[in-house]
Amino acid sequence: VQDAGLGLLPGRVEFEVWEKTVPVDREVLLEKASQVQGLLCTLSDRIDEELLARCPGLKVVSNYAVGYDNIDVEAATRRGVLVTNTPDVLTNATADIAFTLILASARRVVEANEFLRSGDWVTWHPDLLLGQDVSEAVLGIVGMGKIGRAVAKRAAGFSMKILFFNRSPRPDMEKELGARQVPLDELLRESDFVSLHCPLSAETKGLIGERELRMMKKSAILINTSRGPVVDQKALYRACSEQWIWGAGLDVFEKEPVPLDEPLLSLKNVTTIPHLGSATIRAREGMARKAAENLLAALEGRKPADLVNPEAWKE
Ligand code: 8YV
Repeated sequence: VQDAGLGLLPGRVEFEVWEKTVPVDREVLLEKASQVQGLLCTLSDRIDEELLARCPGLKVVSNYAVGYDNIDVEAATRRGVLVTNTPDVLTNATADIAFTLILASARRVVEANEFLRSGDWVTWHPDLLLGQDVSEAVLGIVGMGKIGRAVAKRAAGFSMKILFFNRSPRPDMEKELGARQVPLDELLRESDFVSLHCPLSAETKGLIGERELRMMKKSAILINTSRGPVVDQKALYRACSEQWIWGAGLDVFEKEPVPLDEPLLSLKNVTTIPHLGSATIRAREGMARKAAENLLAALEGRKPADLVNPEAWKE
Protein backbone atom coordinates (compact mmCIF):
# COMPACT_ATOMS: atom_id res chain seq x y z
CA VAL A 1 0.00 0.00 0.00
CA GLN A 2 2.94 2.37 0.54
CA ASP A 3 3.40 2.50 -3.24
CA ALA A 4 0.14 4.45 -3.52
CA GLY A 5 2.07 7.28 -1.88
CA LEU A 6 5.69 6.61 -2.74
CA GLY A 7 4.73 6.22 -6.40
CA LEU A 8 3.82 9.92 -6.51
CA LEU A 9 7.28 11.10 -5.49
CA PRO A 10 9.70 10.21 -8.35
CA GLY A 11 10.44 13.14 -10.63
CA ARG A 12 8.99 15.64 -8.15
CA VAL A 13 11.39 15.31 -5.22
CA GLU A 14 14.59 13.49 -4.46
CA PHE A 15 13.79 10.97 -1.78
CA GLU A 16 15.15 8.09 0.18
CA VAL A 17 13.25 5.37 2.07
CA TRP A 18 15.30 4.83 5.21
CA GLU A 19 13.95 1.59 6.48
CA LYS A 20 11.48 -0.90 5.17
CA THR A 21 10.39 -1.62 8.73
CA VAL A 22 9.12 0.90 11.24
CA PRO A 23 10.10 2.40 13.57
CA VAL A 24 13.20 3.92 12.05
CA ASP A 25 16.09 3.64 14.48
CA ARG A 26 16.28 6.89 16.48
CA GLU A 27 19.95 7.54 15.68
CA VAL A 28 19.33 6.95 11.97
CA LEU A 29 16.32 9.26 12.10
CA LEU A 30 18.27 12.04 13.86
CA GLU A 31 21.19 11.77 11.47
CA LYS A 32 19.22 11.53 8.22
CA ALA A 33 16.51 14.05 9.16
CA SER A 34 19.12 16.75 9.70
CA GLN A 35 19.81 16.75 5.96
CA VAL A 36 16.29 16.97 4.49
CA GLN A 37 13.52 19.46 3.77
CA GLY A 38 10.66 17.04 4.19
CA LEU A 39 9.90 14.05 6.40
CA LEU A 40 7.17 11.47 5.81
CA CYS A 41 6.83 9.55 9.04
CA THR A 42 4.60 7.30 11.11
CA LEU A 43 3.30 7.34 14.64
CA SER A 44 6.35 5.33 15.73
CA ASP A 45 8.71 8.19 14.84
CA ARG A 46 9.08 10.76 17.62
CA ILE A 47 9.41 14.22 16.10
CA ASP A 48 10.38 16.29 19.10
CA GLU A 49 12.33 19.42 19.98
CA GLU A 50 15.63 17.50 19.96
CA LEU A 51 15.03 16.31 16.41
CA LEU A 52 13.64 19.60 15.11
CA ALA A 53 16.62 21.50 16.54
CA ARG A 54 18.91 19.37 14.38
CA CYS A 55 16.98 20.01 11.16
CA PRO A 56 17.59 23.59 10.02
CA GLY A 57 16.35 22.91 6.48
CA LEU A 58 13.16 21.10 7.44
CA LYS A 59 9.96 22.56 5.93
CA VAL A 60 7.38 19.86 6.50
CA VAL A 61 6.61 16.81 8.61
CA SER A 62 3.95 14.71 6.91
CA ASN A 63 2.49 12.18 9.31
CA TYR A 64 1.09 8.91 7.94
CA ALA A 65 -1.75 8.98 10.50
CA VAL A 66 -4.65 11.16 11.53
CA GLY A 67 -3.33 11.43 15.09
CA TYR A 68 -0.12 13.41 15.57
CA ASP A 69 0.73 13.01 19.23
CA ASN A 70 4.15 11.72 18.09
CA ILE A 71 4.95 15.26 16.90
CA ASP A 72 5.68 18.30 19.05
CA VAL A 73 3.44 20.57 16.94
CA GLU A 74 4.10 23.59 19.12
CA ALA A 75 7.87 23.26 18.61
CA ALA A 76 7.39 22.70 14.87
CA THR A 77 5.18 25.80 14.58
CA ARG A 78 7.73 27.90 16.46
CA ARG A 79 10.30 26.85 13.88
CA GLY A 80 7.98 27.43 10.93
CA VAL A 81 7.80 23.71 10.11
CA LEU A 82 4.47 22.62 8.58
CA VAL A 83 2.81 19.53 10.07
CA THR A 84 0.22 17.50 8.15
CA ASN A 85 -1.89 14.41 8.84
CA THR A 86 -4.23 12.03 6.97
CA PRO A 87 -7.85 12.60 8.04
CA ASP A 88 -11.07 11.32 6.41
CA VAL A 89 -9.67 8.36 4.47
CA LEU A 90 -9.48 6.24 7.63
CA THR A 91 -12.70 7.39 9.31
CA ASN A 92 -14.86 4.46 8.21
CA ALA A 93 -12.17 1.82 8.76
CA THR A 94 -11.54 3.05 12.30
CA ALA A 95 -15.25 3.29 13.11
CA ASP A 96 -15.63 -0.27 11.78
CA ILE A 97 -12.89 -1.56 14.09
CA ALA A 98 -14.50 0.21 17.07
CA PHE A 99 -17.74 -1.53 16.21
CA THR A 100 -15.94 -4.82 15.71
CA LEU A 101 -14.61 -4.51 19.27
CA ILE A 102 -18.04 -3.55 20.60
CA LEU A 103 -19.60 -6.68 19.09
CA ALA A 104 -16.68 -9.00 19.77
CA SER A 105 -16.43 -7.93 23.41
CA ALA A 106 -20.16 -7.99 24.04
CA ARG A 107 -20.62 -11.43 22.44
CA ARG A 108 -17.30 -12.87 23.69
CA VAL A 109 -16.20 -13.86 20.19
CA VAL A 110 -12.51 -14.42 20.93
CA GLU A 111 -13.22 -16.39 24.10
CA ALA A 112 -15.84 -18.46 22.26
CA ASN A 113 -13.42 -19.22 19.44
CA GLU A 114 -10.86 -20.50 21.94
CA PHE A 115 -13.52 -22.44 23.84
CA LEU A 116 -14.60 -24.30 20.71
CA ARG A 117 -11.09 -25.04 19.46
CA SER A 118 -9.84 -26.30 22.80
CA GLY A 119 -12.52 -29.01 22.81
CA ASP A 120 -14.52 -27.54 25.72
CA TRP A 121 -17.78 -27.49 23.75
CA VAL A 122 -19.33 -30.73 24.95
CA THR A 123 -22.99 -29.78 25.10
CA TRP A 124 -25.48 -27.00 24.53
CA HIS A 125 -26.34 -25.12 27.70
CA PRO A 126 -28.65 -22.15 28.24
CA ASP A 127 -25.90 -20.31 30.10
CA LEU A 128 -23.12 -21.01 27.63
CA LEU A 129 -20.99 -17.91 26.94
CA LEU A 130 -23.73 -15.39 27.56
CA GLY A 131 -22.93 -11.88 26.46
CA GLN A 132 -24.35 -8.38 26.59
CA ASP A 133 -26.89 -6.99 24.15
CA VAL A 134 -25.61 -4.41 21.72
CA SER A 135 -28.96 -3.61 20.12
CA GLU A 136 -30.88 -0.97 22.07
CA ALA A 137 -28.01 -0.51 24.55
CA VAL A 138 -26.65 2.92 25.54
CA LEU A 139 -23.44 3.91 23.74
CA GLY A 140 -21.31 6.69 25.21
CA ILE A 141 -18.93 8.30 22.73
CA VAL A 142 -16.03 10.28 24.17
CA GLY A 143 -14.89 12.74 21.49
CA MET A 144 -17.42 13.55 18.77
CA GLY A 145 -15.03 14.17 15.89
CA LYS A 146 -15.28 12.50 12.49
CA ILE A 147 -14.62 9.00 13.83
CA GLY A 148 -16.93 9.47 16.82
CA ARG A 149 -19.69 10.55 14.43
CA ALA A 150 -19.07 7.53 12.15
CA VAL A 151 -19.38 5.23 15.18
CA ALA A 152 -22.61 6.98 16.18
CA LYS A 153 -24.02 6.42 12.67
CA ARG A 154 -23.30 2.71 12.94
CA ALA A 155 -24.85 2.62 16.42
CA ALA A 156 -28.05 4.14 15.07
CA GLY A 157 -28.40 1.05 12.88
CA PHE A 158 -28.36 -1.05 16.06
CA SER A 159 -31.08 1.13 17.62
CA MET A 160 -28.61 2.21 20.29
CA LYS A 161 -29.23 5.26 22.42
CA ILE A 162 -26.27 7.60 21.95
CA LEU A 163 -24.71 9.86 24.56
CA PHE A 164 -21.57 11.82 23.85
CA PHE A 165 -19.00 13.96 25.59
CA ASN A 166 -17.18 16.61 23.59
CA ARG A 167 -15.16 19.71 24.45
CA SER A 168 -17.23 22.00 22.23
CA PRO A 169 -21.02 21.89 21.78
CA ARG A 170 -22.28 19.76 18.86
CA PRO A 171 -26.01 20.50 18.54
CA ASP A 172 -25.78 19.15 14.96
CA MET A 173 -25.25 15.65 16.38
CA GLU A 174 -28.42 15.95 18.40
CA LYS A 175 -30.29 16.83 15.20
CA GLU A 176 -28.61 14.31 12.89
CA LEU A 177 -28.52 11.25 15.16
CA GLY A 178 -30.61 12.09 18.20
CA ALA A 179 -27.37 11.86 20.18
CA ARG A 180 -27.38 13.68 23.53
CA GLN A 181 -24.33 15.68 24.63
CA VAL A 182 -23.69 15.15 28.35
CA PRO A 183 -20.92 15.71 30.93
CA LEU A 184 -18.34 12.89 31.07
CA ASP A 185 -19.46 11.64 34.49
CA GLU A 186 -23.06 11.29 33.32
CA LEU A 187 -21.91 9.43 30.21
CA LEU A 188 -19.84 7.03 32.32
CA ARG A 189 -22.69 6.33 34.71
CA GLU A 190 -25.35 5.75 32.04
CA SER A 191 -23.55 3.96 29.20
CA ASP A 192 -23.48 0.23 28.48
CA PHE A 193 -20.55 0.82 26.11
CA VAL A 194 -18.04 3.65 26.42
CA SER A 195 -16.04 4.18 23.22
CA LEU A 196 -13.06 6.56 23.16
CA HIS A 197 -12.48 8.76 20.10
CA CYS A 198 -10.51 11.73 21.40
CA PRO A 199 -6.96 12.61 20.40
CA LEU A 200 -4.16 12.15 22.92
CA SER A 201 -3.17 15.46 24.50
CA ALA A 202 -2.13 16.79 27.91
CA GLU A 203 -5.86 17.19 28.57
CA THR A 204 -6.88 13.63 27.64
CA LYS A 205 -3.90 11.70 29.05
CA GLY A 206 -5.29 9.44 31.80
CA LEU A 207 -8.83 10.71 31.13
CA ILE A 208 -10.19 7.28 32.07
CA GLY A 209 -8.66 6.27 35.40
CA GLU A 210 -9.82 4.51 38.56
CA ARG A 211 -12.37 7.19 39.45
CA GLU A 212 -13.98 7.02 36.00
CA LEU A 213 -13.91 3.22 35.76
CA ARG A 214 -15.59 2.96 39.15
CA MET A 215 -18.39 5.18 37.88
CA MET A 216 -19.20 2.82 35.02
CA LYS A 217 -21.90 0.14 35.25
CA LYS A 218 -20.78 -3.34 36.31
CA SER A 219 -22.19 -4.56 33.00
CA ALA A 220 -20.40 -1.91 30.91
CA ILE A 221 -17.66 -2.40 28.33
CA LEU A 222 -14.86 0.06 27.57
CA ILE A 223 -13.68 0.33 23.96
CA ASN A 224 -10.45 2.12 23.09
CA THR A 225 -9.42 2.72 19.48
CA SER A 226 -7.95 6.18 20.14
CA ARG A 227 -4.63 6.18 22.00
CA GLY A 228 -3.51 3.91 24.84
CA PRO A 229 -2.48 6.64 27.31
CA VAL A 230 -6.03 8.06 27.34
CA VAL A 231 -6.72 5.14 29.71
CA ASP A 232 -4.81 4.33 32.90
CA GLN A 233 -3.95 0.74 31.97
CA LYS A 234 -3.20 -0.39 35.55
CA ALA A 235 -6.59 0.88 36.70
CA LEU A 236 -8.23 -0.84 33.72
CA TYR A 237 -6.62 -4.14 34.71
CA ARG A 238 -8.10 -3.83 38.20
CA ALA A 239 -11.46 -2.77 36.78
CA CYS A 240 -11.63 -5.83 34.50
CA SER A 241 -10.10 -8.39 36.89
CA GLU A 242 -12.14 -7.25 39.91
CA GLN A 243 -15.27 -6.81 37.76
CA TRP A 244 -15.90 -3.15 38.41
CA ILE A 245 -16.84 -3.31 34.70
CA TRP A 246 -17.76 -6.22 32.45
CA GLY A 247 -14.83 -6.01 30.08
CA ALA A 248 -12.87 -4.05 27.52
CA GLY A 249 -12.02 -4.08 23.82
CA LEU A 250 -8.66 -2.52 23.04
CA ASP A 251 -6.91 -1.61 19.81
CA VAL A 252 -4.36 0.68 21.48
CA PHE A 253 -2.10 0.48 24.52
CA GLU A 254 0.12 2.61 26.71
CA LYS A 255 3.14 0.89 25.19
CA GLU A 256 3.03 -0.54 21.65
CA PRO A 257 3.74 -3.31 20.81
CA VAL A 258 2.25 -4.49 24.11
CA PRO A 259 4.80 -6.43 26.21
CA LEU A 260 3.57 -10.01 26.55
CA ASP A 261 3.73 -9.79 30.33
CA GLU A 262 1.10 -7.01 30.30
CA PRO A 263 -1.46 -8.23 32.91
CA LEU A 264 -4.44 -7.22 30.74
CA LEU A 265 -3.47 -9.93 28.25
CA SER A 266 -4.26 -12.61 30.84
CA LEU A 267 -7.92 -11.60 31.13
CA LYS A 268 -10.67 -13.36 29.16
CA ASN A 269 -12.95 -10.34 29.38
CA VAL A 270 -10.43 -8.15 27.57
CA THR A 271 -10.32 -8.39 23.76
CA THR A 272 -7.10 -7.10 22.24
CA ILE A 273 -5.95 -6.34 18.71
CA PRO A 274 -2.66 -4.73 17.60
CA HIS A 275 -3.55 -1.13 16.60
CA LEU A 276 -5.52 -2.07 13.50
CA GLY A 277 -7.95 0.87 13.36
CA SER A 278 -6.96 2.01 9.87
CA ALA A 279 -5.65 -1.36 8.70
CA THR A 280 -7.65 -1.87 5.52
CA ILE A 281 -6.15 -1.74 2.05
CA ARG A 282 -8.35 1.18 1.00
CA ALA A 283 -7.70 3.25 4.11
CA ARG A 284 -3.95 2.67 4.10
CA GLU A 285 -3.69 3.48 0.38
CA GLY A 286 -5.66 6.66 0.99
CA MET A 287 -3.38 7.56 3.90
CA ALA A 288 -0.25 6.88 1.82
CA ARG A 289 -1.59 9.06 -0.99
CA LYS A 290 -2.52 11.89 1.35
CA ALA A 291 0.81 11.74 3.19
CA ALA A 292 2.69 12.00 -0.14
CA GLU A 293 0.42 14.75 -1.52
CA ASN A 294 0.74 16.83 1.65
CA LEU A 295 4.52 16.43 1.54
CA LEU A 296 4.72 17.40 -2.14
CA ALA A 297 2.42 20.42 -1.72
CA ALA A 298 4.58 21.82 1.09
CA LEU A 299 7.83 21.23 -0.80
CA GLU A 300 6.41 22.75 -3.99
CA GLY A 301 5.23 25.85 -2.15
CA ARG A 302 1.50 25.04 -2.12
CA LYS A 303 -0.59 24.95 1.04
CA PRO A 304 -1.09 21.27 2.00
CA ALA A 305 -4.70 20.09 2.21
CA ASP A 306 -4.32 18.65 5.70
CA LEU A 307 -2.34 21.24 7.55
CA VAL A 308 -2.41 20.71 11.31
CA ASN A 309 -0.68 24.01 12.15
CA PRO A 310 -2.01 26.62 9.67
CA GLU A 311 -0.33 29.32 11.77
CA ALA A 312 3.03 28.06 10.44
CA TRP A 313 1.94 28.64 6.81
CA LYS A 314 3.32 31.71 5.07
CA GLU A 315 2.06 32.65 1.59
C1 8YV B 1 -2.25 4.36 12.03
C2 8YV B 1 -3.62 5.80 13.69
O1 8YV B 1 -2.29 3.01 11.78
O2 8YV B 1 -4.06 7.40 12.03
C3 8YV B 1 -3.84 7.19 13.21
O3 8YV B 1 -3.79 8.12 14.04
O4 8YV B 1 -3.53 5.57 14.84
C4 8YV B 1 -3.55 4.68 12.71
O5 8YV B 1 -4.41 4.96 11.68
C5 8YV B 1 -0.99 4.65 12.66
O6 8YV B 1 -1.02 5.86 13.27
C6 8YV B 1 0.15 4.60 11.64
O7 8YV B 1 1.08 5.65 11.79
